This record gives sequence, C-alpha cells and structure tokens, in this order.
Amino acid sequence: MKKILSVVVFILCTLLSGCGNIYLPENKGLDTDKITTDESIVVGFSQLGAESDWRSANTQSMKSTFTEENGYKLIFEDGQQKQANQIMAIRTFIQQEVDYIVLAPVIETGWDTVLQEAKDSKIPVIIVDRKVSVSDESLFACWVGSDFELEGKKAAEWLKQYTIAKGIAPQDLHIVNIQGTIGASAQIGRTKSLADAARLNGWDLMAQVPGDFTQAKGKEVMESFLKQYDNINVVYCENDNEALGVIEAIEAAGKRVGSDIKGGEIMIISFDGVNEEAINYILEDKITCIAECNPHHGPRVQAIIESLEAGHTPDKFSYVDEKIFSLDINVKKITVDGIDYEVAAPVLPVG
Ligand code: GYE
Repeated sequence: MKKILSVVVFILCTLLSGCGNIYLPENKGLDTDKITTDESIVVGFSQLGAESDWRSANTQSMKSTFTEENGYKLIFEDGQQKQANQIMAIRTFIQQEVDYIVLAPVIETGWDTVLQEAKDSKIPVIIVDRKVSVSDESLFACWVGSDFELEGKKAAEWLKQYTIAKGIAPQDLHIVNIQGTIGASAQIGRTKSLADAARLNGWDLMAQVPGDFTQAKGKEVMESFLKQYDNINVVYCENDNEALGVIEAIEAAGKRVGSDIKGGEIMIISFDGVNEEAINYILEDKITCIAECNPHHGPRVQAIIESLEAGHTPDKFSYVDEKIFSLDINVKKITVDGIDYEVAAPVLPVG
C-alpha cells in the first residue's frame, strides 16, 4: 500500500513540475534557481552603484515602479561601480530565468559576451541611463536615458552667452573639468561638449581629471587643482555631487565661489539638478548653472516592458527632455542645435 502511495505522489509531483509557472517557495533565497511567480513579471535590475544623489533617485524610481502591487517581482543588484559585478548579476538573472533584464551599465564597452548570453537565453535586455557600445545592436531590446552630449552643449552654450553678456574675453576663461567615471556615457558626452566648445571659442581648458561622480573625489581633485593653478575661474563638474566637494575645497582654500568671475569668484557649472543641496546652492549663487539630468526612469522602463509584453517594438533609443537651470539674469535663453531652451529657475525636489 505504502509503495503504491509513494508512486502516486511521485507521478503527481512530476506532472505538476512540468506545468511551468508554479511557485515553489523552497526556491526562494537560492540565488541561481529559477524565480517563478504566479503571474507577476520578473525583472532583474543591475544597477551600477550608489555614487550620487542622481543614482539614489534612479534606484528609488525603479524600486517604486517595479512593485508587487504593480505586478512585478524586482531582483535588484548593486554593481558597486564594478563591471565584473554587473556581468555576474546578469549571468545570475539568466540562470534565474527572469522575464526581463534591465541594465544601467557603469561604462559603455565590454558587454558583448554577456549580452549575447542573454540573447541566446531569449531574455530581452533593456538598457537604462548610460549606453552600451556593442558590435551588434540586436543584443539589447532598447535604451532609454539622457542625451549627455546635448547636456554638455547646453552648459557650454550658457557659458559662452554669459561671457558675451559680461564682456569676458574667451582667452580669459581658465577652466578645469572634473570628469565623471571614465568610459561612462555621461562622462564621454559631457567631456566632449566642453572640449569642443573650448576649441571653437578659444577658452583656456587647463585640465580634465576624473572625479568619479562623487563628492569625496570631486573635493580631492579640486584641492590638487588649486595647488597646481592659481588662475582657475570656472570649474565644470560633471555632476552635482562633485560640485559639492569642489565648493568645500575652494572655500577651505579661502577663495570664493560664485558667478562674479571678474570680481575674483570661481564659477561652478554642473549637471543633474536632483540633489536638494545643489539646488539650494544655485539659489545662493554658489553653483551658477546646472544642466538638468533626469533620473526618474522607472515608469519609462515600465512602459517599455508593457509595450514588449503587448508584442510591440519600442523605439531603439528614447531620449528624455531636459532643462537648463540658472538664476543668473544675463542669459535668459540659449539655442543648441537649432532648438531654444529657456534658462529656468530650478525646482526643489518633491518629498
Ligand atoms: O549624472 C551622475 C551619476 O549616468 C546620468 O551618473 C548618470 C550620471 C549622473 O553618478 O550623477
């Protein structure tokens, strides 16, 4: 009797496990096991790290979008600025047989192999924020993020218009650039735009050194710039957190930050406009101009997933509209690539 019973149980189990989409609680917590849910969509998100306020806002946007109430199970992995960690996370997502992989890549290159593995496993990959540079663009479904070169062009055009309005000669601009993480799209685009504008306008771009998008590194790099050069009058920071560190360094050296270059102040130009402290600094004229970078990509990625679920093909590249912020009244509008951008007062983040 016992024998017959166990055979029946065995057959039942075998039949059930072949039915797919059955939730097996004992699978929970085992990293590489298949994650199965009743009906929610499983999303594996490889975030690159937690270096800035922009990044925290981006993580928050993803976490508050891909909730159980919205019909998702989100598996979040923090790559801690290391591509190897992100590659490992993607491989784990593949083993777990997630429905979608979302990747915010730390740098652009080096993704071909792992994205090929995802493609072979038929898991669509959505790239968010920074881009990937791959030989075959069919390795990812689509990308959504900012036009970083455009952000840089806006900041540079604002500076150009400011110097014209103030009668500052191009060769009297002595600029240092504190770059982001080298090889990241946000760094590549923003660095390029400044270098192009300096060449075209005859500005003195004295140095460019990576600040890794962090406050601590921004401060450290600025301290060494101040020892090296005594004529810096513009600091181009590739994000707001670096700008906060730069302000600390300048003030600690007994110098003043602000828009009055002719009066001996050092002007700070920056990117993001997410950090409340940075926005307050704009209100105090400690940061003179910020090119906005929008981090709220959660709902955008959700819209892409919904479109893929419905069998549609979303646009391969979707760029987010962004503003330029300054309180200075000398430049009210800039024109970049034939498009006008009104220079606006920044808005403090809600909440
Ligand atoms: O500007 C910076 C962050 O890739 C757009 O990364 C992002 C950049 C953002 O660390 O603050």
